[in-house]
Amino acid sequence: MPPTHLRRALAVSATAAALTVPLLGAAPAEPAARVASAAPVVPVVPAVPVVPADVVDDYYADAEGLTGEPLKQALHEIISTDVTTLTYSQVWDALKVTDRDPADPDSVILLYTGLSRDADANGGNVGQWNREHVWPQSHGDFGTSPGPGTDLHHLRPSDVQVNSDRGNKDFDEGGTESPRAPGNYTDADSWEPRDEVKGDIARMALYMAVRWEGGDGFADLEVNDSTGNGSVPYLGRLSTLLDWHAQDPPSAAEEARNATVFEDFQGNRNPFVDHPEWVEEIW
Ligand SMILES: [Ca+2]
Ligand SMILES: [Ca+2]
Repeated sequence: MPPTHLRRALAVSATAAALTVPLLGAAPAEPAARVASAAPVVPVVPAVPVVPADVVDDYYADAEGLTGEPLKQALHEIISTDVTTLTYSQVWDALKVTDRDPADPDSVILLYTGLSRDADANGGNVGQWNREHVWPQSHGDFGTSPGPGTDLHHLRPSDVQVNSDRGNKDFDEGGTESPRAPGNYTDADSWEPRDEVKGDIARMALYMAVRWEGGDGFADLEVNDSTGNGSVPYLGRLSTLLDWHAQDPPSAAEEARNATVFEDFQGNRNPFVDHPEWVEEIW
């Protein structure tokens, strides 16, 4: 039996092979047999914009060694300095880049369904995609003027109807499965996204709580442990978000998106994608 890490690598290769080989009606071989017989496969990794590690280290230099509230304050300063703020109409074009389908450059990946949709099918009608505010506009009443409402770090393409189904609900586990977005669950006061984006959503919410601290014409956004927050500038449920952050660590695709927002659009980064360990230093 190979060492654990090698078995994992082989399993990944087998999965990649399974995804690229069309199934022609025959039942797929047992995974073990596939591992034994398959030629080595290089996993397909999305192209990641190159941001050298020393550039990222320099970016966070002022946060080095800090914990708790001082860390949060230092990160706020860092991610609020030299930021380019987009207009709401510019967000359309930005999302076509930041959320481009790696398998089809003319499409975007929708946040809750994970499906690919024509990038030009943006709008407000059934069958189109629109700009989902992961931190709902009503939680702080920031609208869509340049600021929190146009911050790409929490804006994602979503199917128009699924966006409406999520509404301004807080995040938490439970409910019934969404018929339009299988893998997502909802009840009267919360929305549970599919597993693949649970951590992404947690890190988006935590970023927003640090980026927006009041004193700039917008509310001080904060995470709390409630659902049903409505129009107060809070988003929950924090304990669930922390679980999701731990369950679903940053992926290569999430890191690539962070780099694209930094390099091509806003000039700032999500610290919790770069340093997942900082979440428990603050919360
Ligand atoms: Ca993820
Ligand atoms: Ca805040």
